[in-house]
Amino acid sequence: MATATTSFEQRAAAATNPTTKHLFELMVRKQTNLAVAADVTTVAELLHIADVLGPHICVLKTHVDILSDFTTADAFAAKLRPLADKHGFVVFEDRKFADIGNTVKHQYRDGVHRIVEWADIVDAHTVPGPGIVQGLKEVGLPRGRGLLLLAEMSSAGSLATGEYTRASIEMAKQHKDFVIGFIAQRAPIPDDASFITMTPGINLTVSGDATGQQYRTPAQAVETGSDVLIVGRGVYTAADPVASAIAYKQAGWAAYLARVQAL
Ligand code: 5BU
Repeated sequence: MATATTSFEQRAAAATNPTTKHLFELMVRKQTNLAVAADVTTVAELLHIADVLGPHICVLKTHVDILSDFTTADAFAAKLRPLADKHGFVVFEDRKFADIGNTVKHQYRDGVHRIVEWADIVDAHTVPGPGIVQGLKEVGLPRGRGLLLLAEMSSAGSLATGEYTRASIEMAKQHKDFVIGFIAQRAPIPDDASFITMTPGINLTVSGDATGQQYRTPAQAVETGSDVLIVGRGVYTAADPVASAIAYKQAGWAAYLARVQAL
């Protein structure tokens, strides 16, 4: 099954990881491939975004370590998980783990954030080698969680290219039970539709920011094999975030339909 030619319905039916299956199913039901990056710094703002944009998104992407008033994982989960259930989205903590397996196990399970308790999906750099996947898998697989590997980044001058990207792909193939896909600018394994490609660096109106971010449009990203489009400031700093989320959702879904139907 190729990513470009296979519908999300077909990919849901074929999925073996429960998070992958759940995600593809809700994308089809809600007709959205939009992930919102809720890069706000208070829990109240994050929960507000989750509630008002929830109907339009398939993924809520968090950076829990920028929340100034985070108290406990239990309190956070008790507020966030009901919103994920009510609206039907998965929670992706963009933690970008990057250490040896033993350390990332603790960073995923312990500490103040106890990420595995409330995040369906996390991501990891591949720079430490496969031990990082092994460590995260010990914690996340028994809970039915999923991991994305960073095959590419959206920022200018990123070192995740060429051989690094190829090695990241091999690492994913070795752990298909837990690695559900990639953060990348294009589908890293275009002939394997079981992997999800999520793409940050998406904006309809601007081409970059002052610190190296580079943007493409939803259509450009979907054409190169992206499944889930991650939009931050394009939505949450808009004058009307709901209207903006709807615009990104519609642009992304139209591009997806064009991709599937064109082939
Ligand atoms: P923006 O406001 O749409 O630029 O936010 C993009 C989000 O995606 C932000 O949370 C980043 O941390 C995240 N991101 C990214 O921009 N580029 C990458 O390569 C990766 C994550 Br990986």
